[in-house]
Amino acid sequence: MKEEILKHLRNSQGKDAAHSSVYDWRVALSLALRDRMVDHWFRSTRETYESGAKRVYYLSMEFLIGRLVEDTAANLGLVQEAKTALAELGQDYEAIVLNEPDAALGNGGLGRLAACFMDSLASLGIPAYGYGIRYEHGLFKQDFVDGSQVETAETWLSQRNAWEFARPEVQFRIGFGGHVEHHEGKAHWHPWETVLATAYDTPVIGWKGSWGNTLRLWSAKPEAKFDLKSFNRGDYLAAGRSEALARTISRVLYPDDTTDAGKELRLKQEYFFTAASIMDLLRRFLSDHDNIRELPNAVAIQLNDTHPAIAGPELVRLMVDEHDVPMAEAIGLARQCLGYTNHTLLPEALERWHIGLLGRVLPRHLEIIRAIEDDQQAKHPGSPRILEQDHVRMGELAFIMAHKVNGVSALHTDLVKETVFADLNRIHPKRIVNETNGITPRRWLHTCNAPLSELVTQEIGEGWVGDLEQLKALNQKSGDRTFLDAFSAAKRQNKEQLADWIAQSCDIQIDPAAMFDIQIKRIHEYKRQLMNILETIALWNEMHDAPNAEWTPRVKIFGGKAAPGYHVAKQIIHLINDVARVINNDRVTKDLLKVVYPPNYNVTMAERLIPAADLSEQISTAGKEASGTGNMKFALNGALTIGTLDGANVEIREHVGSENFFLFGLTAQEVVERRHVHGFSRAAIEASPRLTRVLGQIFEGVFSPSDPSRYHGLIGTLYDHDYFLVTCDFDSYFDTQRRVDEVYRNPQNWAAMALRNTANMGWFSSDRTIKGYARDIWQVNASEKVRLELTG
Ligand code: 475
Repeated sequence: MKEEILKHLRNSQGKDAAHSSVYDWRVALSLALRDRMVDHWFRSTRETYESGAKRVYYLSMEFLIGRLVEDTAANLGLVQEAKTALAELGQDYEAIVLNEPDAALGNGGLGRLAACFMDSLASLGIPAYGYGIRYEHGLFKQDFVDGSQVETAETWLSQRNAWEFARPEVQFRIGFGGHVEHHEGKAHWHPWETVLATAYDTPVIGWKGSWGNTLRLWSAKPEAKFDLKSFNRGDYLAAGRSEALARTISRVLYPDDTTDAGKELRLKQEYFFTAASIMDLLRRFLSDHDNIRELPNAVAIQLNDTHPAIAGPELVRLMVDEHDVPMAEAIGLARQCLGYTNHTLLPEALERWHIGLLGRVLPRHLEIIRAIEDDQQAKHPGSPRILEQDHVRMGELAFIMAHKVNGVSALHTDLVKETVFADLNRIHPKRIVNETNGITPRRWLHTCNAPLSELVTQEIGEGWVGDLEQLKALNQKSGDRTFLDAFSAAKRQNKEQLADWIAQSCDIQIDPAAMFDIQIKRIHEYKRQLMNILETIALWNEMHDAPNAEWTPRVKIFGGKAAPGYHVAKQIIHLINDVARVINNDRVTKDLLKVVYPPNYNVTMAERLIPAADLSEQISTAGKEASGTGNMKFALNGALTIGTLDGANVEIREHVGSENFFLFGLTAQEVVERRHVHGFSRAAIEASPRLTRVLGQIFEGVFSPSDPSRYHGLIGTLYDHDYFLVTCDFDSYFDTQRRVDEVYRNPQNWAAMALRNTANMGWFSSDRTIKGYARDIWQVNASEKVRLELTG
């Protein structure tokens, strides 16, 4: 390893050891690790090729992968070797790990799920490709200026990306606009502009290196030949067109989580990566098949939400226009290949494209969408329409073009059946299935939490990393004082590390003995960070009034970004920062309560915070959080959850036991009913002196003395349009928090409850989720050989 690192330092970085920076060392280490991936990778590709096994294609606008050094080294079993090699070279492994940029090619849950799935597909030995966009700028960097969020461009690609292999030879021409000619029953699309999609491959090696898949990300390049022709003709505008489009198309990730941007460039991004991926997989298929009708036996294509839903029409277009398959048959074949995952019921997230826009950007696809609509109406008269008024509804398109549609938790899947797709579900009663989300235990316990991971391995061996249900054996330890002490000591160690980091990065001193209460996720009204900060103020009031009463000291930690155009979410951020400033400066409560909000929450920060959490905040309005996956990461790392009956919280509570979970709040059904009660929020506020006081303080400017009216709008909304029922759940949330305080005061009991969480979270491994997709949707098998290696 030492030789390999030095070799890359010299030959790849062009540096000698004496003049190398931590960046050079990091790139050299990454390249040395990448070298070790290649054999596993080739072996897997060869095996798939020889066996002719069915391949899975996971199409996603987002892959929120984060840093890769530690995960790669861990999966290859090279952590110790790397550490030793670097130590002998006088370098610090930890410092090198910290040098890596966090690849934020995603917004939140949907993108991180795709990254966890890539790890599980490889760990299970399922032949698969992830397809996405190689954004030049990932999710924006967040700073706070006087407590307000300020965004700046993220620049992970301004340095060398050591993990990827550029594939300039893999190129597809992607067309936009123009017109369609029909003659002799054939359609010919003449695009008005084209760009080239070129591939960059990142190998993804599973646990123990048993299998390797590819994450193929597309980058847009101008079409040089075409340019020259136009240029020589004197058509300079046309010559520049491909260049201008190519410059923008893979430039930046849309920062809107669970909202549809509705922008033309977004549609172009979606078509760009989807078309390149479909062309690529067809090319691979046709290299060893000569009958396109065999396609469904060879490929399973999963659509991560509707963002790649144009895959249906694109596949049909290629079959009809280039392979002479009749339209109706092409639609049927495409459907057999496609699966669609729904990630949210929020109406603002459901993609709809104006017919005029779609017809202008993708004229042939609009014709095909009309043909799909006709086919559906002919077979199922009265079926919900894809084209409604002047819009194309991508949810309906994805549903109709998929043979399976899945929700991401049991509750969410029920709601999908009862609400957005109720009518389609009646027509196609077997199409909707549930695949409850999961998380990869490699990153979310094994690598991010060394103290707990080592303790668990000491106790039950290492098998749990590849087979998380083995954690169940820890249930026997919940009465063993020695083990519980060790379990608490691991948590304590993580909390001390986090306290050091917070002291250093936020200049706030926190006590590792206090309860660490953490809410990290995108800022959204439905996730109710607002309710959390209101409860924080109420608690502070009571502590300040009676500082000598029996209190459980707490540190409230927040993390998360708001979409740049989401005004209310940005106000909530401002309020949290304003409240933090006031509370953290109160001499009376200084040993009882602190509020911390480190800026720029990302995967790397999650890896620091989650292992140190005592309490996990999962407090969304019931019926709104499709699943949540952060909830799983916390519980796996031995935090207790305070949560509503929403998303996967329901299933987590069933697995860890209701006595080890702090439940509060209205149910999804009660939420719907309550909204019909006239004046429900005003009534809830008036019935709660505690909440009335808090809202009064904010309204008067206690937390914004320089601008007392800053939150008048926010407070007004709570009185009159409290759509997310913050006011209705407030008292039950506050009371439950006081129960949490009481339980925390008994450390032995708390530790036993926390252990029950860790021990019973095995089911939430994304390995289990992927096995579900493989069985219910893809009809592919995990390699038996790999399975034996994993669990052995
Ligand atoms: C859910 N993102 C979580 C997670 O299933 C769930 C939408 C439109 C444009 C850009 N991003 C989006 C989402 O819809 C999203 O992240 N949804 C989340 O998917 C994985 O655990 O409850 O909110």
